Amino acid sequence: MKRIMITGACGQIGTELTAKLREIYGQDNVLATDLRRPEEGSRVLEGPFEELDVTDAEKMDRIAEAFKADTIMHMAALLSATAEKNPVFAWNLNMGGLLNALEVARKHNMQFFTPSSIGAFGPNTPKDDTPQTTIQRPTTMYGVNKVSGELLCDYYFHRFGVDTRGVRFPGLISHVKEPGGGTTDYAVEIYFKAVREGKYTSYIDKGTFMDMMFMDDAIDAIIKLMEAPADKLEDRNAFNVTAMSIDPEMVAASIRKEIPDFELDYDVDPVRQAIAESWPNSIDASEAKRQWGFDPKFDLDTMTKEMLSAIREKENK
Ligand code: VAH
Repeated sequence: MKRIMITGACGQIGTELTAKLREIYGQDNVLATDLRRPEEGSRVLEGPFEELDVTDAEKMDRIAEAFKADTIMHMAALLSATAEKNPVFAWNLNMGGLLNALEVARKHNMQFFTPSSIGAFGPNTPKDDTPQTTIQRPTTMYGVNKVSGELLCDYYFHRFGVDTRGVRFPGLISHVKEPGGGTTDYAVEIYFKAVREGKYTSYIDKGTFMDMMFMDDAIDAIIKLMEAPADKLEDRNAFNVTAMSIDPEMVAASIRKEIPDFELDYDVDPVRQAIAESWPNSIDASEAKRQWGFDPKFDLDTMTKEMLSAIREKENK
């Protein structure tokens, strides 16, 4: 029986990952952990929960042993824009937390997952149809963390035989838990503002293409990768996964199919614009499709429909 421990379980991915894994493997077989206990009523509290600062190696090890976890999904990390504001803190949290989680997986013979990101690519990476194996010289602390993390996870696989697995996520779009501190967050905010105010001012400029994916497809990708037979995997970590390459104008056009008078204007944030411009326009996910059957279901318009109807329901609109 799978016994899964999740770090960062209250985050944008962690919230929905926890719910889905409990649905599949049983409420009591998924231990959610995060820095702070969420508010009463949070779905994360519908199963086991522990407060955990991922830089506390001793507590992480103690919790994993007590829960008899056989899998750890390490989701706790600072995202790109926040990491640029606090680069040393970001290094300590992102890399210290990851090393602690890998050590727990090694000591307790656990299967291991952590996400990388398109942020692991940099300005001299091929911009279009970016291959999975290519130049990686990111110019952000987040990107340095992600490349280092990919290499560290590969090391733990080759050196210690830890069953490490990971994907490079694009921007993830969800309505359950809004993201915080990311560069791609505009593509989530735009939907909430469209429902609440009928307009949005984007901090990312028109014509700035980035890969994106609806959260349901991201959660399905994690589960599909973790359940794939190990002998099918020619690569371990850092599988490119994506569902679409879009810019703010495309999102607005899709929203206008549901909200005809939606208005979009721009007030570009130079810091997050520079981060976005250092990332690919579009990445190639063919290796994930070939090696473990990655198969996203949502395109821009189906994602827009899903986002707007779910947000309207939340906002009683
Ligand atoms: C960020 N949402 O913007 C994250 C993600 C590809 C972007 O890594 O930092």
